[in-house]
Amino acid sequence: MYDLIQNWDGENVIVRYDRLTGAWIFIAVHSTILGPATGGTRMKPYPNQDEALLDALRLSRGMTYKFAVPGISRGGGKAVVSIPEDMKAVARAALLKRFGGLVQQLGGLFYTGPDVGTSAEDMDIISESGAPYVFCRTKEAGGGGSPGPYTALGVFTAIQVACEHYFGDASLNNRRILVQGVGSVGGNLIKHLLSAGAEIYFNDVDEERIHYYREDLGLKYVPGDMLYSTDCDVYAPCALGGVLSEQTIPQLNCSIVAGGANNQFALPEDAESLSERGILYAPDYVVNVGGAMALPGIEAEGWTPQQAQENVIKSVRYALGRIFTMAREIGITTDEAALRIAKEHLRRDS
Ligand code: PPY
Repeated sequence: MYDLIQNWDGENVIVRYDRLTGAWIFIAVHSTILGPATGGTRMKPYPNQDEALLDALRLSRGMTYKFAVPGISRGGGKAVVSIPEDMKAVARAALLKRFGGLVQQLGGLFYTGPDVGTSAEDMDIISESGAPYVFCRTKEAGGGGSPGPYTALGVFTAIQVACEHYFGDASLNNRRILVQGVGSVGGNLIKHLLSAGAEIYFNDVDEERIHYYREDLGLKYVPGDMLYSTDCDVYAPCALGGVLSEQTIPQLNCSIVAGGANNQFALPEDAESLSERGILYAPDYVVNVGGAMALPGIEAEGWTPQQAQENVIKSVRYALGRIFTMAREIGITTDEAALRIAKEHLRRDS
C-alpha cells in the first residue's frame, strides 16, 4: 500500500476503515491545480484493498486529464468504497451517509458524483451529510440526475468523429458497432446508435439486461469469449477498465476503439501496441467527459440541460479532432497526444 502511494504522482489519499460494515474508503485527490478535485464514487467489492486503492489512484489521475483537456476548472479525484460481498441495503445506506460525512469534513477538497456501483439515488443519500459537495442528485431532490445520458452523448459524438477521421465519413448508417456493457452509458449510447442506423452488437454480464437488449430490442448478443475477436468497425468499451491488454489487443478485429469506460489500457505501453495494429484509439478520458462536464455545469454553473448537451458535443468534437490531427502529424499515439494537451493545460494554469 505504501509503495502504491509512493509511486503515484498525485496530491493526497484519504483513507477510512468503516468498522460497522468492514468497508474501506479511499479518496484519491490527484490534482487541484485547475480547481477542486472532482470525481465519482465507485462502490464495489475488490479482491483486496491494494486493488481498491490502486483503482482510486489511477481513476483520479484520469479525472485530472479529463478536466484538463477541455480546460474545465476542476481537479482530479475519485473515491473508492471497497465493500464486503454480501452487504445489505440498510447497511449500505448507512455507509453512504458516513461517507457523505467524510466528504463534508474535507470541506471542498473533493466533490463527488456517481460512478460504477453508485446512482443518482445514492447521491441523494450521500448529500444528506455531504452537501454541497455532491453532484448528480436525482431531479426530484433538486439535482441534475444521472450523468450516464451525457456521457453517452459524448461517446456517440466520439464515434462519429473517429469514423470521420478513419473512414472519411461520419455517418454511422450500417456501421457495425460493438458495445461492451449496456448499463447507464452503454444503454444510452445504444439509443443514439439505433437512431443513427448502426448495426449493433452488445455484450453484458447481467442476465436481465442481456434479455432486454437481445429479446426486446432484437440486438445481436456477443458472449464474453467471442467479444474481442468480433469483426466490427467500432469497439466501444462501456464497462470496466483494463480491457485493452497484451492478451486482448492481438485478438481485436475492429478499426476503431471509442468507448466510455475509464482506464481502458491495462498498461501504458498497450497504447503503442494498439496503434501498431493500425487501430484508431479515441482516448477514454476525452471520450467520456460528458457526465463530468455536464452535471457540474448544470448544478454549479447554471447551464440548461440543452446547453450542457451542446457543450459536451462541441468539446468532444474539438478535442478529438485536435488529438487525431496531432497524433498523425507528429507520429505519436493518440493517447500520447491527449496526454500532451492535458499536461500543457495543467502547466499553463499552475
Ligand atoms: C467520471 O467521469 O468518471 C466521473 O467520475 C463522473 C462524474 C460525474 C459528475 C460529477 C463528478 C464525476
